[in-house]
Amino acid sequence: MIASVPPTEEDRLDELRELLRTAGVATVGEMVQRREHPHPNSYLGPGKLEELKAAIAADDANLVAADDELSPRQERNLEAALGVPVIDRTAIILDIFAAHAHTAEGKLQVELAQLEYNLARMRGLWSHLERLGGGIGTRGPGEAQIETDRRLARDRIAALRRRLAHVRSTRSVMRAERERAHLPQIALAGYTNAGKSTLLNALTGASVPVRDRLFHTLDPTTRVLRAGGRDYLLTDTVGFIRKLPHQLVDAFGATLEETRLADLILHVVDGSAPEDDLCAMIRAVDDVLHEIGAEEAPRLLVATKADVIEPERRLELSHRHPDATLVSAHTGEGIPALIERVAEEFSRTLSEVELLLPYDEGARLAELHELAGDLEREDTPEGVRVTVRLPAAVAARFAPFALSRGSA
Ligand SMILES: Nc1nc2c(ncn2[C@@H]2O[C@H](COP(=O)(O)OP(=O)(O)OP(=O)(O)O)[C@@H](O)[C@H]2O)c(=O)[nH]1
Ligand SMILES: [Mg+2]
Repeated sequence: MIASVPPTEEDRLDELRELLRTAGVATVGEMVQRREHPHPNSYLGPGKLEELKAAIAADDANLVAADDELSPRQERNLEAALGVPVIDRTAIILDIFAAHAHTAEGKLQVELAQLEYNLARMRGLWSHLERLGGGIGTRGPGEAQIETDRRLARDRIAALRRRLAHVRSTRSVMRAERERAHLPQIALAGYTNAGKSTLLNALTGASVPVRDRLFHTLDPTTRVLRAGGRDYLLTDTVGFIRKLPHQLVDAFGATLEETRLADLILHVVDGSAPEDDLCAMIRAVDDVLHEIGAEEAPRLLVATKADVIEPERRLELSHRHPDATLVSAHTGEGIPALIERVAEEFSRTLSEVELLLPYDEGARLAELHELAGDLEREDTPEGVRVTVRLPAAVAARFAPFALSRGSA
């Protein structure tokens, strides 16, 4: 049984249904209440609560899922009033993440997010009990236990943060990062289930697992994309969703860094979704990109699943989203055009730079050859003087070696 109190948006309970399906829960009924704000004590208003109780009995439901993050108080009161367990959207998403995390880093990140979610609930419970206890100076029942639990949770959070820092600083990660530092970086970003991993596979011949379920990919995969005679690194990472739990955004900082630091973001949308859904998903992704500080990065909109789009909808898409590149990762339609657009996007920013590389920076020279192919070089007593055309994003990384024009 699912319940929602949407303040402005149209009903989008199909998404909660999808989340539950991914988590292995079948839905038997749903209920929406329209009100300005969810009820502070019980999420739903008293009348709706009675209705829900009757529906639970009629449909023989054993769980209620709310489409928002519930306050601990709302959750407790709902459970008391309904007599069945109540979970919220955040807990469901956290559960799915926990089930889909494979790497050590992914698992640690999810556990961190779960603990932070639980810690907030303990705090709520604690202040509630404190009030019951009669105010200042009185110790409420169970408070000592909760304090201990909170301390344990905090200790565990600190330990997780340390372990994460350690995992990330392992040699292999550092090497991968160094190797990657000199190639332009492109990140696939988009709503969960939009088709990002399938697109990565189509663009680079990778074999990232793909499935019709939400948050299938959590751990980033990076592959080389060859476009217009140059190499780029293309990364597929975790998908976004409306009301993405902030605990996940915090815990997945390093993973989301892949997106934040990209020189170009391919914003992948499911072109086969109805226009209203499509716009809502684009907005949700824009919001998360903003939240992680990636709003400035250049972006290309890519509408995928062209093979299942009706001709009229194609026309509508081209009117409503004239900048979008339409592709199908299944048939390959539009893929060459997309690769061309990516190359173009970088070549727009090509400019000639003059660099002076000291002789002990030989590796840099090799990098430049890979990046730019042709370059002019001249040996001087201070080092190799190089004239080369680089995309702006890459030129910035060579700034320490830049020579201002005219200097010797
Ligand atoms: N018809 C069609 N289906 C596609 C296309 N691309 C992806 N799909 C399907 O869409 C579903 C999701 O694809 P994924 O590539 O896993 O999507 P994702 O964005 O990586 O999803 P998460 O990792 O779960 O966030 C799968 O069932 C794919 O087979 C396409 O071009 N055409
Ligand atoms: Mg994926």
